[in-house]
Amino acid sequence: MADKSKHSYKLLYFQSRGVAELIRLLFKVAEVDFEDKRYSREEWPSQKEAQPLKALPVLEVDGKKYCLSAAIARYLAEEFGLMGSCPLDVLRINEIQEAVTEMFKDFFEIFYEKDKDKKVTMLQKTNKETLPKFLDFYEKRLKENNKGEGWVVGDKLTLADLVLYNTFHTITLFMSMAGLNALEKRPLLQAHYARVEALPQIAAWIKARPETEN
Ligand SMILES: N[C@@H](CCC(=O)N[C@@H](CS)C(=O)NCC(=O)O)C(=O)O
Repeated sequence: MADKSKHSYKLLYFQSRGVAELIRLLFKVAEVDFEDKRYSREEWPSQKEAQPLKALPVLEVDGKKYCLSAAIARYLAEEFGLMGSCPLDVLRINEIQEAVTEMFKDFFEIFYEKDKDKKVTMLQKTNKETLPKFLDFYEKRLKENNKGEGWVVGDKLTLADLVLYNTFHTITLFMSMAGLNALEKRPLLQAHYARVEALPQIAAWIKARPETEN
């Protein structure tokens, strides 16, 4: 585990979980302090130009700005000893993170659809046509490691477990709009989700974090 006081961290994002929540989960699991700065819609225009890609999240490390949520998450996982113990572990972890990014391409379009009925139809289609391939993949990876009874990679929690947990949290909420449960008939993935959520640091954060829509 990294020296907890090695750097000073300030996370800049909005009043939502969005693509910053994985970063917050990493800090919480590692029990490393960070400033969780959340800009309002009104504040954002005055902050935008100061950001490297004019978007958030941005992580300030000792006052220097770093951007792009996946890059930040990988950096923190490395710092906090959550990036596996060899290059092949890193590859397995990256596979999961990239698969989630690919899977989300479908969801972004649905997310921005304004027509409620259209949204439900799109969710049903995704649930039938896109999701199974990805769920099979996550399940296979989990099963290959300790028969699916532990973590996705190796014998301790890594970034990959947090990625899956955070993803299913969002997707479960989203799909419930169409009366669907993404993890139905996926007991291994359900149990893995519950295992991550039961970690004391995660359980405490779920209770304490501000309630936001997304
Ligand atoms: N792929 C980037 C996405 C960055 C991004 O698009 N951020 C959005 C919020 S999720 C943003 O800053 N929107 C405000 C704007 O573009 O003005 C990442 O993961 O960091």
